[in-house]
Amino acid sequence: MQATVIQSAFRGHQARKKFTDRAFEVAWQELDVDDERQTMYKDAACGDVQRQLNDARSPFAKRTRSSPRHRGPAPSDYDGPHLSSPLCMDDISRLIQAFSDGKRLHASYASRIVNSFESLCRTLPTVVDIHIPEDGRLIVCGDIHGQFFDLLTIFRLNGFPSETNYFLFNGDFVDRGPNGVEVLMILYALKIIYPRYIYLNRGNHEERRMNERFGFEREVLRKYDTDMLDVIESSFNALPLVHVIENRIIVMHGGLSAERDVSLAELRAIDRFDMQLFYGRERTRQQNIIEALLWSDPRNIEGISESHRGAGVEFGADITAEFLKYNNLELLIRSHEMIEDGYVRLHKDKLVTVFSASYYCGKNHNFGAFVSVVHNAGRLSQTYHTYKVCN
Ligand SMILES: [Mn+2]
Repeated sequence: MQATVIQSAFRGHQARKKFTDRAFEVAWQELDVDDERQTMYKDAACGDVQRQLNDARSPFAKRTRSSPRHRGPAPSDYDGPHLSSPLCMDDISRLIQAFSDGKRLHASYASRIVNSFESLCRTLPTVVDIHIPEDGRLIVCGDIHGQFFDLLTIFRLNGFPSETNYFLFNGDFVDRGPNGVEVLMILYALKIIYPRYIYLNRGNHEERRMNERFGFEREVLRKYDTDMLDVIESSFNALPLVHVIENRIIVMHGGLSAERDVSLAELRAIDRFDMQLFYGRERTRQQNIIEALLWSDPRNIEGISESHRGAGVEFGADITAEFLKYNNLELLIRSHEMIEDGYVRLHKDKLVTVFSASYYCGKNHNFGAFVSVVHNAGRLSQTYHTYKVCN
């Protein structure tokens, strides 16, 4: 039934697409990496005032805003999907069908999904261990950036999460693309239904400063209101930063830092709810490590070089090899960069970049990709898959 839902969603989508293509292209053509840099430099330049504003708005600082108001039930003229309690896979089908038809999920349902997700997420450690059952697999996906039909394509090609079909989405679910809200609702609802079969890492775009600039804030305010924005931003702060697969593969959104001898134990000890680690002024070792997890990029260099992004660093093959050896790991999987072929292996095959938003921003011609990690006879093996879909 779920396959049928996705097929019919695609048919309706293709028919509508030609009318929206041009509008989409115009809307996103000004956005590129330069904007990320401007955002980070602006924040650094504005100093304490800007940071205090950010801190005041952080749900982990003393709240200066009132709590989100109570949301009443959907009114009788509401034509969007109704959800059951507790959530089940039929709700996922309803959401996919409704979102494909351009319908909106009522705020009472949306906030319920986000709040449940955050409660669940807060119980997770900063570094989450995943153990894939024998003969099972884990699909690792990169940036989605609000491209709903790339997300649907991933499920169309792999099926939904199950006891032998795990998923890890490696950050940057929102911003730039038009459907960050819809992408989040599907991912969060799946996590609530199957907490052991789907995992989510935080990306550098799961953050208020980025969302102010790259479209997600405008999207949420257009579809909902500032209360919903607060609820969603709060959920971002609860996302884990790193996943480790079978003690062998480490997955983060960005990459490594200039700090040496970083152990998994040190990463596990990070208190990700301490917002000073994200906004604080002094450059501590822990801050550099966290910033790198969200922002850094691998390059064909030796050692460390300054990043053009204004945050994180560029790191070479020797840094990757040293980190993996120090922690007895085999492979590093990360995302964060658009790749023409959807994925690329670097650093003597010790590192993979995977990116899952095809035709990125409607103006690139890149593939989307995912990595399938199969657990068989006690061994892990990776296969790489690519696709293209217009949003
Ligand atoms: Mn990113």
